[in-house]
Amino acid sequence: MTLDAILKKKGPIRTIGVLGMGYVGIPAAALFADVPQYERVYGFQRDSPSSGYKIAMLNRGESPLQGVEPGLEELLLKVTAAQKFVCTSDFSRIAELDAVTLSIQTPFLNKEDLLPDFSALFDGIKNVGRYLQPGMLVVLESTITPGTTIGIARELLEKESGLKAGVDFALAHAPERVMVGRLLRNIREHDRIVGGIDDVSTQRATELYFPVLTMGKIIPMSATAAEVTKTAENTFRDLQIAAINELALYCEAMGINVYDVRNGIDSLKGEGITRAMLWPGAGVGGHCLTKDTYHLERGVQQLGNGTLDYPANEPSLYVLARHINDFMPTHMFRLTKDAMQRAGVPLKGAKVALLGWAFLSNSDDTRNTPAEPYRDLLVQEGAIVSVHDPYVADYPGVPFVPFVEEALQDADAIVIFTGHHQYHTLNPLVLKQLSGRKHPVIIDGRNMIDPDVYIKNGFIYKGIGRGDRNGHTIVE
Ligand code: SAJ
Repeated sequence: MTLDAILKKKGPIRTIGVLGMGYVGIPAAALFADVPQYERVYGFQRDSPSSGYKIAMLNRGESPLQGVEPGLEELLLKVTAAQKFVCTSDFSRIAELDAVTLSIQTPFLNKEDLLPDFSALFDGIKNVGRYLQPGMLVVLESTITPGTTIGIARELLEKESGLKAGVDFALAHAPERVMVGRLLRNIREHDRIVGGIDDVSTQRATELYFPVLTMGKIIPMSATAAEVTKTAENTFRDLQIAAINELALYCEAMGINVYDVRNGIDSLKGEGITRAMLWPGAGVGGHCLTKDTYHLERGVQQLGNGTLDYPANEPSLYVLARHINDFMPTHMFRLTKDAMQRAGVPLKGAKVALLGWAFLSNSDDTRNTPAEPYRDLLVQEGAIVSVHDPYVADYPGVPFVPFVEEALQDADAIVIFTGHHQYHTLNPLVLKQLSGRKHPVIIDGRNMIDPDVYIKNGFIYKGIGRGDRNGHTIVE
């Protein structure tokens, strides 16, 4: 019997399992459970010391996620009260289900070799394989290296179950595109890429996701194309940021204002000749853009197996973009060092107020924050770095001050690293008075202040891309 015939005999999807009760799996499970024709959704969570607590919380309809997620708590309460969603550590329940999705994160093992840690995801896949039945659909939602679904994932599932993908069960990749603070909205409203290992799998996965979408539509393709889509969409964003970061460095060297140039180029907007002009800054953090380029690179190396035709001895444009973005904290350090030399203050023993630790403005997310390599460079030079962030209270090995005034008190240099709203309202006179210096240094990493106001008040200013101001005369 063909897979198509098996699925037709089994009938429409009614019961679903979601592995990985994290910021992707929880909203996904809640939204599946809210679909009338889906009878039961199990959220599978290992009862481990670190995250086993989530099981009881979720079964009370409470969300274990940090931060505000509009609508999530209400939805969880609704679907748990209706007994449509149950969280469990009993993975054997998988055997009863029609479809299972896996949203298990794949962080880097370590920053040096940029290799992803697939161990948790592979454990999840093996768990599914152990209980896999003919006619089931398995969908990987985690961001994975292109080639994983048709490769190791399929192999693990077939080995554990003795079944054959595309013959006995359907297998697909449907990458998540959630963003913290908009989890439910993104799943409902973004178009959903759905990539099966074959057409029957793509069709079955389309059936699974279609009822959840409100504004979004399904975009079907192959599993590998889906993996490349997800990694490339973030690679392209990182590339666009690197392009404007490089232009900012050029403008500094040429003594012009990158924002004038950006506005000029952006004026082409609309006529179908738009340029994707993003914003230069102190660096790129987070766990999407800092790693998805390397997933894509590994994918083409593994899947391309030597057939890639590319300019000889030229590095990947995408990896070069990563290196440019990862250079920005170093550039911020050099701007700081140059300004301190102008102020006649040695970095060693100098007090630096580092404003902003989160990798994203108005967020408490500190994953791969570019502020960390910047601070490390200062500490290596013997500077005393006082870190403030309105949204972040702690970070391993980094002391924070609760009030910005404390960071600013007696500061030789003030460095705006993250574009939090609060830093838009900094007052130069207050900053000068708190710093107590005749010529305090101010470094603007996110285009948050008007240089002229600070220069007029005796500050020594440096800003990313501000070649027109970075060599200003010091006002006595
Ligand atoms: N950044 C810049 N200049 C910019 C935009 C961002 O320097 O013009 C920096 C930010 O400061 C931050 C980093 O890049 O350090 C990443 O910023 P981000 O806005 O891309 O935020 P992320 O990492 O949360 O990206 C997520 C991704 N969404 C998903 O993976 C589903 C990304 O694909 C989205 O484009 C992005 O959110 C978004 O648009 O909000």
